[in-house]
Amino acid sequence: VDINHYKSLKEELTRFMMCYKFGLSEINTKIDILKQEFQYINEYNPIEHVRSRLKTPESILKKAIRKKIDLSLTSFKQEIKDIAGIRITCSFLSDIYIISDMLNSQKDIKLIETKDYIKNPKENGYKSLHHIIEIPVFMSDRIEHVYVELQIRTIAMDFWASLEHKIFYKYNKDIPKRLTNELKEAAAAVAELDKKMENIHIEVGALKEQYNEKDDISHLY
Ligand code: 0O2
Repeated sequence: VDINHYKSLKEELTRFMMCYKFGLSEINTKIDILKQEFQYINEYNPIEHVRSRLKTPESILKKAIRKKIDLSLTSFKQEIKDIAGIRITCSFLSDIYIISDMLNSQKDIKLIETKDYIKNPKENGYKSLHHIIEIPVFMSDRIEHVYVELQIRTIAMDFWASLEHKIFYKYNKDIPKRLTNELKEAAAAVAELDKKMENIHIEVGALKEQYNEKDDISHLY
């Protein structure tokens, strides 16, 4: 890559990145509204935490080179769909799909692609629900549509993924077989825990409803 071309491209990229930053703000606001409203209606908070990140210009360029993508902003915009990323961590498995449906039913969000690694976990045990969505960003003189990668998972899945990610990079993508097996076992334990927590959550929900009904009746006397 020609060094001058690389430098000017890097500058252009910094401006280009602004749209993605605004896109992330929009989605973060949407998530915050859902969270507050859900808390108000259901008396519990389905979202444990939300993290968003923008790819750095360097990592966009690296990915473009690695994937043999044309080094132009138009190509980056079309081909690199994880420039903006948001990760939502939920308490319970069912919350993942509730949050996902709530976001995807919003009119300005267009669902481009889904990878459900919960229904179809990866070979290494990785689980998470991934969506690529497209949203409009209203700039001063134009509307830009940007892609955002959305990852939704439980706390337990997130715990597993962050450890696996660390190990993956520590061993430079070549994890020893013993650790691979242990990670798979840990992934099975994660699935078991998520199932157990979901069942308890359902039971508590049913109990809460019973109490509420009793309360309602007692008001009549
Ligand atoms: P980072 O540093 O988190 O951004 P792509 O190569 O992105 O065009 P891909 O890989 O088919 O397309 O997309 P996919 O499968 O939806 O995965 C994208 C992101 O999911 C990854 O981004 C990770 O964040 C996460 N992910 C996917 N597989 C695994 C896994 O096996 N373990 C862990 N810990 N995370 C995973 P990046 O860009 O790889 O990394």
